[in-house]
Amino acid sequence: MSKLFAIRMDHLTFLENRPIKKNISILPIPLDIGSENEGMDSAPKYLLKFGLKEALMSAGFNVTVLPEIVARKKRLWGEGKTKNTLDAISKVAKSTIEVVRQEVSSGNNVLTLGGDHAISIGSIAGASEALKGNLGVIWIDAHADLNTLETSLSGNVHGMVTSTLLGLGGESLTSLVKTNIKKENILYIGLKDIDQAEIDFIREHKLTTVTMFDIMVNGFPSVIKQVEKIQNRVKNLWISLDVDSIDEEFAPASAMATTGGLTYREVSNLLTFIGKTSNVIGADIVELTPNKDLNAKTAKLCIESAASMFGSKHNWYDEYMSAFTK
Ligand SMILES: [Mn+2]
Repeated sequence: MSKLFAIRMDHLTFLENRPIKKNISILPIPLDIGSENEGMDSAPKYLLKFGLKEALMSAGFNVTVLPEIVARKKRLWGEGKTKNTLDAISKVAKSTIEVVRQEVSSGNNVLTLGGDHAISIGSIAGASEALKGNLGVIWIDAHADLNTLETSLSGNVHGMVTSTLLGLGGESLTSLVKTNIKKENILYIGLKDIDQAEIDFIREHKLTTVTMFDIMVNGFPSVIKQVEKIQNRVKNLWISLDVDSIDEEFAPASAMATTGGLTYREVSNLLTFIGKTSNVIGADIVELTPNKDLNAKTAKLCIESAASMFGSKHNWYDEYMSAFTK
């Protein structure tokens, strides 16, 4: 049990939405060329339209929406595609690093909105730089995103993000990350669809993983145990939430939506636990694909998740009750 957890709470704390003094800077990053799936570039606007800022404010945070990172939107094809894509993604990563480093250095928390998962190269590298490496990463994803330019079958950069952050893989990407994330400071939760090269990589580098199978066999306590281990090693945490970690029944608007992922109950309690017991310095919400959403179901889940990740709460019940308190 982590210290924080032992000192200040019983489990009812998880149901409270006490105002927390936190400044959250929302950083929209409409990048979608790290993936072959289209439509993720509209996700930041989509979440803001559905009230992300207002929800975070009513959860008690001070919220600023930063100007969006300029990302090349046009698809890159033909000869030189890989190089041009890498150049464009590097550019996005560099500007993201700059913004996130400054925000974190001045004591703000950052919520980045993808875009595809390639945005996390910049967000996490920027935070790690600002915190001089005292940063753990909780990577909630159906995929490990651990390929490198050498091992990737698809060539898509959104599948190479964690290897890049660890400083492993081709120089064109790893050179962007000045302060690598240490291998023991990354925790995967929700893995289920991964390549053999990634499995080999995980074994070789002894990365910590909680797969969907682990969750089924060992249940929630095993997840909590791993989160507490990382809390004890580092002062600050970054949550990288890929919406494809959540079952398509609850999050249909994901580029790679599938069955067999985390349920609503699992993901909401997991994020609440992390948010309430850790110093979450920043988070990414990625791979959201608005044109696949059904009745804004995924948008609502992402907005609720954002409030939970930073240690407060804002769900349908709070909205319902707010009508009586106004
Ligand atoms: Mn991912």
